[in-house]
Amino acid sequence: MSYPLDQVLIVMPALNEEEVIASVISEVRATLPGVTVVVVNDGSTDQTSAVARAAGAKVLELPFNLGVGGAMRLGFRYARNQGFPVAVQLDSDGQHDPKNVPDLVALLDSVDVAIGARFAGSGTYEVRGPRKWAMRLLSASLSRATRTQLSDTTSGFKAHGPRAIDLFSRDFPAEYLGDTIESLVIGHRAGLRFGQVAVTMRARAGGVPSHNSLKSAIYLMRAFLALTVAFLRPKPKASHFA
Ligand SMILES: Nc1nc2c(ncn2[C@@H]2O[C@H](COP(=O)(O)OP(=O)(O)OP(=O)(O)O)[C@@H](O)[C@H]2O)c(=O)[nH]1
Ligand SMILES: [Mg+2]
Repeated sequence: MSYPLDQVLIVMPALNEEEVIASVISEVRATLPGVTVVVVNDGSTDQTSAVARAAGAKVLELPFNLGVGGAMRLGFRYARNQGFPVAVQLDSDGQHDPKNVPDLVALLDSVDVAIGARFAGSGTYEVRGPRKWAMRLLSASLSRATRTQLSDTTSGFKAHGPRAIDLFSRDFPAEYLGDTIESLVIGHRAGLRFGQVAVTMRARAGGVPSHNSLKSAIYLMRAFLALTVAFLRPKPKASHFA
């Protein structure tokens, strides 16, 4: 038995996405009737908030830029405080297809975090060169650690069940891109179960990417370090779970 859509909170981190966020919100609401959409606006200098509100989303404002991890922690806190058992992270730029959400939510019957994997067979999304190998290596180490096949550990398209929401509303890395690799390690160490669903990744519908290839290469190197550091952090206590 899967969670009904009215128990699903869609959390959209957003930075300067006025160009496309309205159409993304409309598509989400049309494809997933009954869901609640919350946009976490992270110090945008454009009209992201006004446009998102007009499109029917609840908008949470951060006073200054915290990055996707900080924004997601607020999203998880909102989910917990409002009593949503499911929180789905979805990009504001149109790259994630809301049609994949029901499959991600259905997987929450057996896992705590369902990852939308871009390389698991669906669609034609591809990355090349050192970035590809770094991502493969990260996925291989995490798959080994979690004893689960995880082919896309840097995906930002994820569904979270109640145990994950409870943990991540207290402990979610706010460092640059820490919302991916490091959050998986924290979850794993706290005993969360992971799974993946093949998703299609679309091209950005408009606006500009928040990071360039140099930044992303630096991140991937940092991610290896973060992985090591994260495994060294003391284990969060499972007894915190409700
Ligand atoms: N809250 C918050 N959201 C951000 C920040 N940077 C990016 N985002 C949002 O996070 C999502 C993913 O960011 P993107 O810039 O699209 O990153 P990406 O999808 O890896 O890169 P592209 O493939 O080039 O689009 C989008 O919804 C952005 O608006 C930030 O600093 N804070
Ligand atoms: Mg994007």
